Amino acid sequence: MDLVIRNGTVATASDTFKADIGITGGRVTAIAESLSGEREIDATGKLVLPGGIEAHCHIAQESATGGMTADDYRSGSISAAFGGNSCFVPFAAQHRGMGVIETLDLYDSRAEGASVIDYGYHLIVADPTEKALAEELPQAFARGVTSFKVFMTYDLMKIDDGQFLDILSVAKRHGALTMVHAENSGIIKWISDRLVAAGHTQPRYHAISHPAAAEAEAINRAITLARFVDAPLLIVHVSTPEGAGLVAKARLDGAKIFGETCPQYLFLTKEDLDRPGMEGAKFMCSPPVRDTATQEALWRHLQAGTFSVFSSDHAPYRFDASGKLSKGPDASFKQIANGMPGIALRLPLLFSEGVRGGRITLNQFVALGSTNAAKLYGMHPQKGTIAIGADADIAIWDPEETRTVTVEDQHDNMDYTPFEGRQVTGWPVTVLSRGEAVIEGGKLVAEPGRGRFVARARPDFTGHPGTRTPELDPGWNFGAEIAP
Ligand code: DUC
Ligand code: ZN
Ligand code: ZN
Repeated sequence: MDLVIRNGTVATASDTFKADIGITGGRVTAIAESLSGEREIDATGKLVLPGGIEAHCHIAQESATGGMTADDYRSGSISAAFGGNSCFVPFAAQHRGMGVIETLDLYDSRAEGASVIDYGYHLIVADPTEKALAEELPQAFARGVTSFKVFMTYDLMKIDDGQFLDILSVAKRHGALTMVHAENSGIIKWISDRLVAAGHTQPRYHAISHPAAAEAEAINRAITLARFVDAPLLIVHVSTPEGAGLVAKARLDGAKIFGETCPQYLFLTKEDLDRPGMEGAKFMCSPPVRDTATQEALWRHLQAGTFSVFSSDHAPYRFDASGKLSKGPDASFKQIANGMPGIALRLPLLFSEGVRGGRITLNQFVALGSTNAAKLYGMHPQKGTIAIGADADIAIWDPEETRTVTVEDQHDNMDYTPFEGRQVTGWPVTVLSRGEAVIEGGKLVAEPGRGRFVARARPDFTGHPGTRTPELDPGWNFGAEIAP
């Protein structure tokens, strides 16, 4: 064996056990009570976990209005690795007028030679032309991009309900997963316009302009559309108990509906948006952070299995004129980029508050941070678990190490962290990707460019039977033509 990780406590999404892990040719080739190899890592007192899979982050991505994220595939992947991730799946954003294949080629050129960990992309579809639907989405799927994200809000990104049904149907036909940013555009615009007209422009009004009702209405509509054509759908960044309840209900009904939430909704509140001056801009994301009762409700949904994935939604815009304050120091909340960094803190925060805090088990932590993403995004069992034949993507954690979060300790290109000053116990100390050390002894030891594109397969929807819409039954007169 090339490498053996000795004496650690191994945990997967289902089991926790003492074992040595043997690695040959970048894959796990032995799991046994005692192994020896050419090289050995002593993991005594440590946890040996599947490397995290960060499945929602914005890297080298420009917004529809042209603002570029502060992180590229080099800094974003390094930061992800320091946070215990061995794979990430940022977005490749199509903007109107761009072809899908042109979009993927662009992101290939951005990722090529830059990433220290393996990567894929979710395709953002903002311009579902006939060509995109008939030719390019199937080509994207064949190329290993097997998840498509759509927006129900933002004038330059949003799709209407008919376009949503088109995309859901194409995705379903090819076995892809659709993801959705679900907020009601009309409600947000209506209330935002009134707030700004009344001079209420500070960051705190961002939360007021994105009420829970806007999320609940859109999630309800998105689920209704997906269930109508019996297509799988993942609701990203769920921020309210109302939204989470809708996801839970649909899952209980057997629909192929999945949910994601993010650290900001568990650890921050709208009080943070009300910090002095423009400081609140650092905490602006969409949907917005809410309140402590919401945090408790979302924890319960994490415990109960409503959420399959827990992602950072790392959307790095610096607190300066290149990012949040590009429209000046007195910009209104409508002019401030939405998003905050957190790619390196997602797993430590969840471990510290979730596992050490007794809210979730270590196995749930592994499922939420890695295994479920691998399954939903078509990478399992190659990634997301520690099993014979799987890529040796492994994070070794010190469950006792306590650190205080500071921006100086981050490895992204940001000038702030919204989690500044927070005490966190449990940190990844070594991260392996395909058996190669990326982080060792708290240091980066891998070269940018070693990360490979992962051509993803069909997502695994086992255990989600789906729902039937009688009017779309192919046995009906018109069903055969219109059945998705
Ligand atoms: N949606 C995201 O997924 N991330 C950042 C901002 C947004 O609207
Ligand atoms: Zn979004
Ligand atoms: Zn996002």
